[in-house]
Amino acid sequence: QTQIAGQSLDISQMDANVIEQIHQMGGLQLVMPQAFAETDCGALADTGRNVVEFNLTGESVELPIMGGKTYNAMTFSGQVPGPTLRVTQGDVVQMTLTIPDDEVTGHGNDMHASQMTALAFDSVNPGETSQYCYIAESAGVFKYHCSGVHLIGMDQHVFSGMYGIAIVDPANGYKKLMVEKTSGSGELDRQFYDADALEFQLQFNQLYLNEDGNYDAGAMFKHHNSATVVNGIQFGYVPNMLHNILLKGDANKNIFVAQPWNGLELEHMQSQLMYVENDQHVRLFIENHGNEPLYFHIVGEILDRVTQGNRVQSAATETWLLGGSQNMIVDLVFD
Ligand SMILES: [Cu+2]
Repeated sequence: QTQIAGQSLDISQMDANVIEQIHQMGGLQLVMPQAFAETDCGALADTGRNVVEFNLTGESVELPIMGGKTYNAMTFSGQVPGPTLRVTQGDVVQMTLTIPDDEVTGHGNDMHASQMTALAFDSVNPGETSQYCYIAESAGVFKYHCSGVHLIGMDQHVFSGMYGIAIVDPANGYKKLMVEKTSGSGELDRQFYDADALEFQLQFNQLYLNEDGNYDAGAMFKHHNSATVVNGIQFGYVPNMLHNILLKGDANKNIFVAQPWNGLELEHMQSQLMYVENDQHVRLFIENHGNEPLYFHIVGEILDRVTQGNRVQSAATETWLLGGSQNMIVDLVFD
């Protein structure tokens, strides 16, 4: 009987020089199982399936952070999260990643919707372009993320901003939402809402930064995050000028010092309010990109339906837990 126990490796206590042994073996290479899906774009285009192009660049940029500082971000197409890909189950995705000449490092792209190892695509050097194709076989929400340079530095690239999602809509569409209501007579009323819904996406992650705004791997391994970000934004729920105009009629009312981007000119870096109506079907696409658990709860509400992989996981739950690289679709009606 085997039990797995936590261990730490103290190299100073070892009688063998591990690094020297690795050196004498000619180095180590990370071995990953290979996948056997068709990835040839020509062959997949010939299947008659709908082909959706997904063009990305890999770019390092400086982004603002709390306290009026900036951090060194890595991005897909200059934004965090990267662009959202939306396709229908069965479509062929034609993903092209271009790394500009002046980019400081290569980048990869591991799309979980492809069901293929990141090594099938591997990484792209500055000044180069690479492409691969796959069939989006399963419906649901799927993370994509930079896979570093031949998988090296993957943690740095992802935690620095290189992540996004693919939403694969079910081939037969979404199902209408059923919400049970008590009637007072002891009978339950079933209310049905059309499958069409007002949709939002929420992508969660952590930042692990040192004082200079660079990624800190030591802090990541210790889970000492410097910030939690939702759709790339810290404290997005703290009012900014745009929120104040909409809610208070005055841009300068209700300003919190914690909000680093109050100004209207920074609208593209600010959070936006999510306006929904009572008795309206709302659909949230949610992905946890980070290495902390996400306990998703809406204050004063119940999640009417939680779906993963086009299968209903729960109805009328207060909170749903997402581990790292896990997703869900929440359908709910605010009432
Ligand atoms: Cu990268």
